[in-house]
This record gives sequence, structure tokens and C-alpha cells, in this order.
Amino acid sequence: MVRVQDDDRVARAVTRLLVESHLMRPEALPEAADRALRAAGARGGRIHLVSRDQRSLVPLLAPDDTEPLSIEGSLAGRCFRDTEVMTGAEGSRLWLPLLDGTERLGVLQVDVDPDAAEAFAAASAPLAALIAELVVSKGQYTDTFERTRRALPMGVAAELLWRQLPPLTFASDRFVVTAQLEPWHEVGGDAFDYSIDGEVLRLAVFDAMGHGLSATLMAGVALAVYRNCRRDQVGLVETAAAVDRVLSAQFGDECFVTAVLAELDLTTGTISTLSAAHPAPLLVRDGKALGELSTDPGLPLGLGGRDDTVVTASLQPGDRVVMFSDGVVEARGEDGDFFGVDRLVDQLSRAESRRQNAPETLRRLVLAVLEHQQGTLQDDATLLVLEWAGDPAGVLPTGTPAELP
Ligand SMILES: [Mn+2]
Repeated sequence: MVRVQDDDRVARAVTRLLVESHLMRPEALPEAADRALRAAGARGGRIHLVSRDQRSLVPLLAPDDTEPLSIEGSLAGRCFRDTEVMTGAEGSRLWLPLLDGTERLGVLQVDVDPDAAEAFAAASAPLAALIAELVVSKGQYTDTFERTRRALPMGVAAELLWRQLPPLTFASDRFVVTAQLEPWHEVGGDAFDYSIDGEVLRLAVFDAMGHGLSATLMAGVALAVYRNCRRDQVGLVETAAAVDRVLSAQFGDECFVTAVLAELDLTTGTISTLSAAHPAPLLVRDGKALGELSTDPGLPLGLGGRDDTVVTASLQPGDRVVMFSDGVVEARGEDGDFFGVDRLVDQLSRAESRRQNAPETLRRLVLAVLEHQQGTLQDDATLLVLEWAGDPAGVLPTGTPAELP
């Protein structure tokens, strides 16, 4: 049972942390969060950030002997995987998900008196939400947060590429979009982007030929032209033509980028796709892959001679669309066998039967691809999962009032 005084203490701690945050150095956040948690009635707390490889939760600015926690094998990891509050250490430790919207940033460790754990867990969500917001906003002004998330040094191409990508996960009441690129520290030629404008979600996946810095530059230019066209409200066919022209003018006629450009009408579920020699997206319904989302693949971008067709399909509420680059299905196992579309479908079906959230489904898919290739990918591998919920009224959890007072 939540007691009024718990809510009051949390509210005061939130206000104080918010006021304090304006002139806060990024590296002062862990201590300020700990103070706020104490003021709210806990014994203290610690921020853990998810590592770039999405395998561990790393304490932020903790003493050197504080070990990262495994996402697979710890209670903190379960909190991260299921985005649910977990209670451990005989009721004296809570794990709260740190979410920026739906993007999983890490987890918040909160130490409490066991007899206060339940009330604190129920009342502390606003404080965890503010701490998550501050992780995002303060993280822009320091290398410390990013360094914490890297278990390996990052290459220059990857450094340049990651800077150009949007947050990996975004959701509204009608959809979830979530993506991941591997090998995270050495990616170069793959990229993706999305934007939600009114009732239309626009998204794209790119794969530039070759590797390293030259591929990153091509992917970066393709991204910039795509965004530029999108912001000028240019249609898909004209956008493909514009990307094609700029790539050809800048890199010559022998360099190319494959891509899928898509627009989803969030009200009706109608999805329009244009493919430029890119692997066709998969459509998954009720845990089963219905096959490829019909595309009429044109030439890669940058080679000229365009004759693009936009193909439309109708999604049903709950459908998932999986976009990927060839590096996913062509990841080779020990015997030289490809990861392949069948394994991809199999993994997705298993995730659906576990009713896993889309970001966790994607995290496991990526790990499966890496495991198949014993951790060293020959090519960039990008996976993007789009889930369309349909009518927002249809996705309200049971017991949620349809109209707020
Ligand atoms: Mn590729």
C-alpha cells in the first residue's frame, strides 16, 4: 500500500533534483541521484548503464572494484530485460528500469529497509524517470557516460557513424521502432533513421558498399539526403532519386548504397516501401513469419538509371516488420553456413511465444547472429524491428481507464 508520506517525500526529492540539475556537472549526477533517493526514503542508490554490446549493466562512476552485472544472469538484468521493478537481497534492494521513453538506458539500484521496499517501489517511479532523463541530457556534455558503456575501443568509422544515428528505440501508443548495429565498435557502412510526423512514421535502412571510413562517408551522405528530402516532404520515389544523384556526383558511378525506405500510416496500418536492392523486410504476424513484405527491388542508390516502384501492404494490429541488412543473414557459422532468413524467422517466432517486448526481442536476435558467427562479423549487421499496435485503445492494459479525469 502506498502511503501518502512516501509520495510526498518522492515528490519533494524530484523537485529538488530537478532544480539542482540546471547547473549540475554530468559527473555529479550519480551522487545527486543517490542524495535524492535518500531524501525520498531509501538508504541510497546507484546508476548502471547498459553496455554498447547490450550484455552487461555497468555502474556509472562507481569505485573501481564494482563489477558490471550480466544482463543474462542477474536480477538487475531481469529488471532490464523485462523493464519491471525487481526486489532482491531479502527485500533490501530494488532494481528499477531506467527508461528514456522506451529506450532502455540501464537500471537504478536502490537500497531500502526491507519493510519499506514495497511502498518505495510503488512510489519511486517519478524519481527513476527523472534520473533517466538526466542520464540522457547530461550525457551529451561528457565522454564519461559513453566511456562507461564501451567494453572495447571504438574505431573511427564507428565513432563517426553512431553520431549520425537517432536513439535506438522509440515508441508511441501506436508503434515501437527499435534497431541495433553490429559489430557496434567497428560498424561503418550500415545506417538507419526514422521520424514520426503527425500520423506517419517514416523509416529507412541503408547499407553502403565496402567497409570502414569510405563506407561510413557514403552511408552518412545517404542519410543526410534522405533526411533533407523527408524534411522537405518529398515522396519516396523522388527521395531515392535524390540520394542516387548526390551519391553518384560525390563518389562516382561505381559506388552504391542499398536501402529500404518506408512510410507507415499509423492510423490505417498501410505501409509503403521502396527497395533499392536491399533484402526485403519480413512480416511477422501472431508469431509466424508471413514471408517477405512485398517489394519491387530497384537498383542500388548511386548507380543511376532509376525506375522505382512503391509497394503498399496492410498491417494488422500487433504485426511486426523486421528490416535487416545482408550482414545479418549472411553471417557465417563455423561450417560456413549462413545465419539465413530461416534462423531469423525462428528466433522471431520464439520471441513472440515468450511475448517479449520488441527491444528485448531485438537484443536476443542480435546476440543469436553474433553467436552464429562466434562474435566476429565480416560485414555490418543491422536489425530494425517495427511493431504496429493499431488502435491505441486496443493496447491499453486491462484496468486502465480509457479517459483520464
Ligand atoms: Mn552489407
